[in-house]
Amino acid sequence: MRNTRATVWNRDTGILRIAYIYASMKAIVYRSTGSWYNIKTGTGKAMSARIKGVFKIDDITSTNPIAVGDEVEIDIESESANTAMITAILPRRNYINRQSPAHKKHHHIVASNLDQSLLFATLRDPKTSQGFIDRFLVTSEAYHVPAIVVFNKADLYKSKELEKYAALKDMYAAIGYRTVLMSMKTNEGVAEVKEALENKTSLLSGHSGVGKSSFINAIFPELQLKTQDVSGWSGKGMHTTTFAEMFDLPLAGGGKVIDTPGMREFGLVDIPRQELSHYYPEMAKLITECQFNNCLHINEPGCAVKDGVINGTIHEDRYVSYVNILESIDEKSY
Ligand SMILES: Nc1nc2c(ncn2[C@@H]2O[C@H](COP(=O)(O)OP(=O)(O)OP(=O)(O)O)[C@@H](O)[C@H]2O)c(=O)[nH]1
Ligand SMILES: [Mg+2]
Ligand SMILES: [Zn+2]
Repeated sequence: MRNTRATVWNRDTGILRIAYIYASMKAIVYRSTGSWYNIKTGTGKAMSARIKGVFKIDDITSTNPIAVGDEVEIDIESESANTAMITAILPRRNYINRQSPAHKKHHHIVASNLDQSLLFATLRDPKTSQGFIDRFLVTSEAYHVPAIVVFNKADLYKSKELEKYAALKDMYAAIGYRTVLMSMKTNEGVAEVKEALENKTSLLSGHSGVGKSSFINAIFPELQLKTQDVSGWSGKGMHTTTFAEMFDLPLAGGGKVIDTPGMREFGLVDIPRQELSHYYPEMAKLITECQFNNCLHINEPGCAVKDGVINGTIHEDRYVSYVNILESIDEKSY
């Protein structure tokens, strides 16, 4: 830490003077572009910041040492240029991380210090699979971030997709997950999702082209974030948003929302096979009743989870996604 020069006004004498004050301040990271971070100080001042030297955070090998949502300590570098040095990162309350698409062994912290995450899914243009949704929900459970699934582009749904939505809604409601049907074209569901954001820090994620940035633009018309071409979904997955960015919500109760670049896959991090069922809330309730305490709920006798699938307390599609995820977890890495 270093001291910095500041202008101080003495109330008693009315004299302005130059003083050296202890400069370490707290700030929140709003955007990360790699080497530079956009931060906002406690007084709401926006600045650009860099990391001072190399510092290791917790014991995570992440491809991004500092993530959007992080609370950091800074030293002012230049008042005139509005730049600062990040000297420390404060402990994260929680975070969402995923496998780095480039290096399977590395983690990428999507965002930290979240109150909730909204997964944007679409049943058309593009199609979001239940497997993708469940992987996201498993991570949200593992990192203690409440999740809501928003099914966007409802205006494009024909009876086939509407039936699919109704089935998914029932399946998720039974396990305690809220779903919302939304359309940026008709405004259906927009007010409901907006209300869910008030006074919270919310992460928006999902595939490219599901309408994350369009939704933020609808609630802050002045922002005009870049969205995909008006021709809509081209089938190519254009990845219009390239960096995660947080925005202060213009709502009476405040709140923040984080837009993220779309992702193709959601690779799980740090979840041993043995623990996977703990993150399926409907299974977690039953696992103490399994005959073997290391039951993976596949072939073991006396398995309460398999009994649950047979008697209908566990939805078959959720069990199928469990088995698929289980198979994708590399046993050797644990
Ligand atoms: N029909 C329809 N189109 C929508 C809706 N919401 C968004 N779109 C269109 O879908 C396209 C993609 O929207 P974006 O907001 O750029 O999607 P994104 O999730 O931010 O995508 P990335 O930034 O690539 O991750 C745009 O052309 C939007 O106009 C909707 O409710 N209905
Ligand atoms: Mg976007
Ligand atoms: Zn079992």
